Amino acid sequence: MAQKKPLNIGLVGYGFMGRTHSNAYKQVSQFFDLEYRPVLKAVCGRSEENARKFAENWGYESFETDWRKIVERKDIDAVDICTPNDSHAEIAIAAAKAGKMVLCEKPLARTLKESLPMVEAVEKAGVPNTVWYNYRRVPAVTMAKQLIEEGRLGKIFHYRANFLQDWTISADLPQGGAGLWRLDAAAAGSGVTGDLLAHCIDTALWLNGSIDTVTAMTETFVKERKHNLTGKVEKVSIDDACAFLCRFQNGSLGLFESTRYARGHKALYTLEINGEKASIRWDLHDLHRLQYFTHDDEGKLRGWRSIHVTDGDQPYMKHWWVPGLQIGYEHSFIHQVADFLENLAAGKPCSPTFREALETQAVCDAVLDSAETKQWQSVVL
Ligand code: SOE
Repeated sequence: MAQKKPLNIGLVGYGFMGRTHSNAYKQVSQFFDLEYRPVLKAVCGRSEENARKFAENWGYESFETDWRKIVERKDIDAVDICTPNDSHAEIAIAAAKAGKMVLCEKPLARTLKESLPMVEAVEKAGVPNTVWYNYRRVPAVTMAKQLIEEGRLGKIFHYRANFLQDWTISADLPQGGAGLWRLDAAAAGSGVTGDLLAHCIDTALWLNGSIDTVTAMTETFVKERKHNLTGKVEKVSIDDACAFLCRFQNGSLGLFESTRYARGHKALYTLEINGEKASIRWDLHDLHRLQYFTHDDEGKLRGWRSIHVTDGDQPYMKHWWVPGLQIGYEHSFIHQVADFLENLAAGKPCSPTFREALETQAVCDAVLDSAETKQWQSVVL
């Protein structure tokens, strides 16, 4: 391939997601032969010391302490937003207006209403955009999509997903500020619904199509926590746990559950789909395996197959090691960058685009509305 075109990245936010994205930009060109090559041009964070350290550690050429500088800089092509959810909209809209490509960490924003102007901004500016729903790009999950598209499951009856954690059980854990903004509704928008179920919903919409109606319940187990920014004990307004039932447009029934109070579970995302001809099951703690049961196997040999998704004819795997050697969580982000760059070169959108990610926001809003009203809610885009 001819000389690769540089794509200058300006990363805003340097927390956990800033690291996963930076790692992805650094590694992608080593493993994928693409027309574009990401260049770590600048990272931005409010603390000068932390921004400098992050830049040095990850190899960013420069750092800023005000995201507006990143948006204004002529040497930045793409703005990547890894800040808490309450700043996604402002940064994305400004970046699009400045003609930058925009990559935004999930969820797109705190609510559907807040997300709409972001979609308008990127579409009006005509800039490439994507939302980092990384689990779609775990090879076993991508393979689930292939199996469904090949018709191997037949008509789908059930879709089931869980995302279980246990890190907020202690009532002594404060809310707000760096690291703990996910517990602060003002910054996060919601609790497990926007943070964890958003992943499950994105994957479900992608694998099983649109959701029509939902009925949900939420709970906030710890009602008050000290707020790191005010120093005062304040009401907790996020949902600590959420469970919902839904009907998909294809006639299947959905059952979703997420909590940060499932003692013993750190990040257990599981999904299972039951179809007329076959079922599939996936588990983030065993992420390179896809469990598959097909009715064609009826007879003495029927049983669940545990497919080790590590071979060159399975999604993404030809770019990695040799058959049988697995990859991990960080690779889903590398795949997202690879797909973004490949689509960019081909002049195509990279899913989920901001517009596509609106549907996840609409489902999250309907879930939270249903929990509040104790009524079934339609998903309204
Ligand atoms: C929360 O703990 C969290 O880090 C989410 O914010 C991520 O999106 C999820 O992938 C893992 O858990």
